This record gives sequence, structure tokens and C-alpha cells, in this order.
Amino acid sequence: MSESNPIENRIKSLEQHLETENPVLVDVVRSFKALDLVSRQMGFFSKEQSHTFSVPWWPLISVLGVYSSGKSTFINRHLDYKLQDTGNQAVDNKFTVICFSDEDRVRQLPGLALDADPRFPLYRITEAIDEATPGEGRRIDAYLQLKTCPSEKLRGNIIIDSPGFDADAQRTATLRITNHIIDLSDLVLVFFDARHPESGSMSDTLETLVKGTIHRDDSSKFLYILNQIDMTAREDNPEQVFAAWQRALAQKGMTAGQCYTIYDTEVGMPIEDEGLRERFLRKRNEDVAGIQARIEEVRVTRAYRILGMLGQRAGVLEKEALPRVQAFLESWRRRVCWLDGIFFGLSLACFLGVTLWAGYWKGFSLQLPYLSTIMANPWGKWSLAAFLAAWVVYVHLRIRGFAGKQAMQKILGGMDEKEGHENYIRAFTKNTRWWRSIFRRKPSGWGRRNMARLAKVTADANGYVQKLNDVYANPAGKTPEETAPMEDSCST
Ligand SMILES: Nc1nc2c(ncn2[C@@H]2O[C@H](COP(=O)(O)OP(=O)(O)O)[C@@H](O)[C@H]2O)c(=O)[nH]1
Ligand SMILES: [Mg+2]
Repeated sequence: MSESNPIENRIKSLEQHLETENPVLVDVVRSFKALDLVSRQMGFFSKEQSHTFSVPWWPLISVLGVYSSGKSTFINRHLDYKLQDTGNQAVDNKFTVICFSDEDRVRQLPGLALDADPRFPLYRITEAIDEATPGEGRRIDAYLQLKTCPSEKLRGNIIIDSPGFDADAQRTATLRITNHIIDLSDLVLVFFDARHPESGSMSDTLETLVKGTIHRDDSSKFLYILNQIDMTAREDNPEQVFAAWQRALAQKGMTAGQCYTIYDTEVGMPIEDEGLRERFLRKRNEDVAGIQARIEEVRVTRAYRILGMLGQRAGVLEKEALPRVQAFLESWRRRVCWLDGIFFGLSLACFLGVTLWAGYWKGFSLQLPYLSTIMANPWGKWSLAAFLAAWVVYVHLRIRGFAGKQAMQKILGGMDEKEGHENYIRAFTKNTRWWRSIFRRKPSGWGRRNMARLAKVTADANGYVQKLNDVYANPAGKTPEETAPMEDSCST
């Protein structure tokens, strides 16, 4: 039966995909599933929700920049695979999301595949496009495609190749997608073309990609790359080209960041002068290694960050969600008691007042007209009792509902929208269902078994860190720290 559950199927395909790439993360998925179970039983999650859907499983490296600056050539070289078309004409006008597959061939899928699959970073991208250009989301296939490729370099990350900034048609949508991709990316390589350092597309790129990024708090994820510098080797002073480029970046307000100058040794022009060639090559090799190190670092730190998220989510359930539900229950209980007391107290007082005023009391005995007739009837007594009981229950339930809303507003009012009001409302509602006594202090889903589950998730999270250390800290002998980027400032 569970086979046909779309949520489970999605998670299963996530597991399969991770299995080929990083088996430690398959165990991590299992831990997230345990959290899902607890979250559901506590009422935080509906059946359609899962922690695994909001975890960015693959770090995203996007390659943006000037058209014909060698982005696709760089990607092909990096993957060691002739995947993308290259050329001086605008050969590619789509964003290409490239991810790993252990199939022995490249598979190409339309953009819709990306939009509909939460495993991929561009899930629901059509909504973002529609926001910018209403109706354009339908044409998603004109903007996006997915390619799977067996290159080892793709294990554990996703690369996005982009069209240049030259196509004026569809510009808004393209910009919108670009911004969306930048937001999602862990690393953004911005390519410039050393052949035309002053061209229009260059200044467009500067405008969009440099000016817009300097005020971001994640500005360190941008690498600025002046590509094809082999073309400057024939000029009198290649350093000038580099300096002019840096000045242009600085003019846009960029004061620090990582700058690299590279070229492709196979498609680049041969440099005749030996001294020059050596100088160019050394700088190029250094910078390419720097870029590779950043890419590797992203891949490794992402895996650790996912583990951090696992521990953090377990912590949030226990240290934030649980106390809030308890505070809610407390506030609700108090309100129900007060309102019940006030309402039934007042009702009783009114009843006494009216009957006293009407003179139905003879000493301590109440003599209501018709009461003796009703009591004399064998059905009458029970009907009266049933009526009264139904009325009391009805009023009490209405009060529970009313008090629940009030208590909810109180707790939600003190919370940030980002903390998921919807989930809390679901949990609060679950805890106030009509058959739950207001005196039950233990929140729904918070039994011994779930407490043990959470404790296990936290313990496992630590164990996974060690497993990851084994995977990453050994073979190449490199740790993320050692491969951290050089401090290379672009400021002049
Ligand atoms: N001289 C030289 N040409 C390059 C270099 N990298 C790429 N090219 C050429 O520049 C053209 C555009 O490259 P492409 O990768 O398609 O650029 P994209 O539009 O940014 O993806 C192609 O003809 C490449 O062969 C380089 O480092 N030096
Ligand atoms: Mg290209």
C-alpha cells in the first residue's frame, strides 16, 4: 500500500540517487524520516510534508557571466566530458542543470522535469518565473533543461551552465531565473571575457552580477573569473588588461572578493614566447587550482551542513516546538477553566435570581411549575437530564474552541512568520481535539517512544560526522581548511 504513496516514492528516489553518490547521506535520510514520524505524530507535519524536501541535498555551483566567455568550455574541462556545446555564436540559450548519473550516457530532460521534482534545486521555478513575467512559466522548457552525466566530478554536487547576458528577448524571465539561481547557489562563478573587456555585455554583467552582489551577506560565494587571458598574451601589456578589469569591478563598488585569471590550455591560442608562456601558465594553473579547491570545499562542507541541519531540526522539535505546545496547552487550559467557570457560574446565578424573584423557592426547596409533571413521567426525567447534559457539553465545546483560538493567537503573536505558523496551528489543533481532556499535560505525540526517537537522531547525527570524516579527511589527504581559497583581493 505504501508503495503507491507519492511522498514515500519521492524519498525512495532521493535515497537511490544518494546511494550512488554518498552512502553516508542515505543513513541521514533515514534519520530525517524518523523526524518526519515524530513531527507528524506531534501534528507539526501533514502527511505531505517531509524534512527531506527542504534539505538542499546537493550543493549548487552556478556558472554565469558574459556570453561566449568560455563558460561551457570550462564546465566541459572540469567534468572531463564533452557535455555542453561551445562556440562563438550563442549556442546555448537555456540554463542547463547538470547532475550525476551512473548511467553510461548523457540524458537530456526538459525543464519541466526540474520544476516538478523536489530533489532538484529548481523545484517550482515556474512560480518564480510567473511572478516576474506572468504566463511565462508555462514556457519553462524554453529556459531550462536537465542533463545527467556520469562524470565523477558531479558526485555530490550540481552544476548550472547558463546562457550569456546578451539575449534581450525573454530578458526579464532570464534575469529572474538568474537571481533565483544565485540565491540557491553555494558557489557562483562569474565569467568575463578577456577578449572584450569593455564590451556592452561586459557592462551588463557587471551591472547585474557585481553591483547587485556586493551588499549580500553571502558575497564570499562569488568568484570573479577573467577567462581567455591567453588572448592577451600577444598584446604589449597583458597585465593592463587584468588591471583594467579589476578597476571596472572596483568601480561597481566591489572592494574584496576572489578574482582569478584563467584560460583553457587546449582551445587557447599557443603562446610563442617561452617566458611569457610559462608565466601565463603558472598563474593559470594556480588560479584553476584555486577554483577547483573552492568547488571541492563546497561539496564537502555541504555534507557537514546537512548533518548540522539534522541535529538542528531535532533540537527545534524538542527545544522550541515542544515548549510552545506546552505553553499553548497551559494557556488554553486556563482559559477554558475560567470561561467555563464564568459561564456556568453566571448561568446558575441567573437561574437562582430569576427563580427567587418569581417566588419558586419555598425555603430550600425549589418548586418549579411543570417540574413535578415532568418528573412524574418516566421518560421526562431522563429527557430533562439528557437535555441539560447536552447543553453543558455543547457550551463547553464551544468554549474550548474559542479559548483554543485565543491561546493560539497569543502564542503565534510572539513568533516569527518564518517559524511555520501553519505547522503550529496544526499541532495546536491536534492537541485540542474534542476527546482530549483539558487536563492532559503531555502534548500529543510526545510519548516515551518519540522521545527515544529524537534522542537517537541526535546521537546518530554525531556518528555520521565521524563517518563523513572518514570519507573526506583521508584519501587525497586534504581537509576543507587546507583547500580553502587564497586571500586574493580584487581591489586595486
Ligand atoms: N582563446 C580561448 N578561447 C576560448 C577559451 N575558452 C573558450 N574559448 C572559446 O570561446 C568560444 C566560446 O566558448 P563557450 O564555452 O561556448 O562560451 P560560453 O558562451 O560562455 O559558454 C568557443 O569557441 C571556445 O572554444 C580560452 O580560454 N581561450
Ligand atoms: Mg555556453
